Amino acid sequence: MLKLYCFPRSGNSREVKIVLAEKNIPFEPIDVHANKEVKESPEFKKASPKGTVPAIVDEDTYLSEAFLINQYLDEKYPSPRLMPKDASEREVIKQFVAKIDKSMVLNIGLLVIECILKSKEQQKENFKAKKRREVADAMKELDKQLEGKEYLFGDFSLADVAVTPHIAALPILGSGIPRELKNMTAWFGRIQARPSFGQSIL
Ligand SMILES: N[C@@H](CCC(=O)N[C@@H](CS)C(=O)NCC(=O)O)C(=O)O
Repeated sequence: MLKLYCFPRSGNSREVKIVLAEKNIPFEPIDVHANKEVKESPEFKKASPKGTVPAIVDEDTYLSEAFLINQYLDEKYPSPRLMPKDASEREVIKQFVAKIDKSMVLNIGLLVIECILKSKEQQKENFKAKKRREVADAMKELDKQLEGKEYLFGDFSLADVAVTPHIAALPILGSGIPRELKNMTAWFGRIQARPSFGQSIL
């Protein structure tokens, strides 16, 4: 059975869990924080040379990085398809994910470190405000992109998966989707209504 190295509050791991749920792929979750020895194991190190989660072992395939894992899963288990058949359309989604990783996902990760992992005394309010502003700017762009669409690129795809778990973390970081962003609010409602969203909280 496919092994997923992860931990429960990891947004990047949740991206992979959503895809596993969408495709109904059985898997064994291995919590890397529950047991220190797991991170030192040769299998985990082979799957994730940088030591990050998510990472998978699927038969002979050892792989890390959420978006790379999800593209692999979409090719190996194509039902339902979560990337377009057309190579140019796939490329547009790959470039979108690279861009959103910098403008949004990275900033939300920095907010997690600042707001949750640091003590109150260590936290810098200016830094938090700056990161929240940058995330809000990225959300405005997404809202425009969603005009007239159900999902970011029409059909539900790995682009939606790459953003969703990080948006879901905003309320615990003193942020959220601004009310005036109606397209994004409706989109996130549709995402939450998909069974994979609930199933990906482990
Ligand atoms: N770009 C990577 C980022 C992976 C990442 O930063 N993962 C975090 C958890 S969300 C991690 O492994 N942190 C180290 C740790 O918590 O041990 C991806 O998309 O998978």
